[in-house]
Amino acid sequence: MNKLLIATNNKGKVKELQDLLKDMGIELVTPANINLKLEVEEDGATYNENAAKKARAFAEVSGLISLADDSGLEVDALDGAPGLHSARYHPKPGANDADRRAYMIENLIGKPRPWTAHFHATIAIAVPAKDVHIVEGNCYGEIIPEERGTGGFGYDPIFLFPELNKTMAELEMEEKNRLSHRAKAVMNAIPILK
Ligand code: ITT
Repeated sequence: MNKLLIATNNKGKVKELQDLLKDMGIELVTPANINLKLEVEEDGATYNENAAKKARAFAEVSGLISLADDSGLEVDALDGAPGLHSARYHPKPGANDADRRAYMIENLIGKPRPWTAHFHATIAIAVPAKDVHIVEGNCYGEIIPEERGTGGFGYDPIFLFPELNKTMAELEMEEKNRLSHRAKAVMNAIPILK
């Protein structure tokens, strides 16, 4: 069976991608499965550059077809921040997801609501010593000032789908994996993977 390396160090992404790709008929491998510890510097100017860089680096080191995700949350009232910098959006080094959510709300307090926002995901699939394929997905909602739900990761507890009156963290993984930016990008990746 063909193998695909899920080229991310983010455990939340690993779980979602494993679920999204489970019916593809390919063996999914994580960096932990092959004892691979690789940190790629995300110094690109775009999600696409960073995703391609991560996928290429993992493919080169592992020799496996590698799928990387570069994603972020863009908040309109923050002029699109934190965007590309979502994983590092905090003045203090060593901050965690909860610190970043609190920091985002601090920066939004006083600005008129709704705090509309969208998640973006770029997925890059790299074939060792060959090409890289890029696909994208977005999902739209708003940031709320209180946390709701315990599922998912990152900004999920403060990202509301107004039409469902549920945050991303209040969704079952199966629901998040129908609606999310990552799910949409994976849908676009399926023909390429096939
Ligand atoms: P890898 O680079 O190893 O994949 P990372 O967490 O550093 O892991 P990114 O650079 O793509 O990944 O950062 C994306 C950040 O955007 C992530 O750390 C979250 O803070 C946020 N994010 C992305 N997708 C999300 C989602 O589905 N739910 C909540 N937050 C998300």
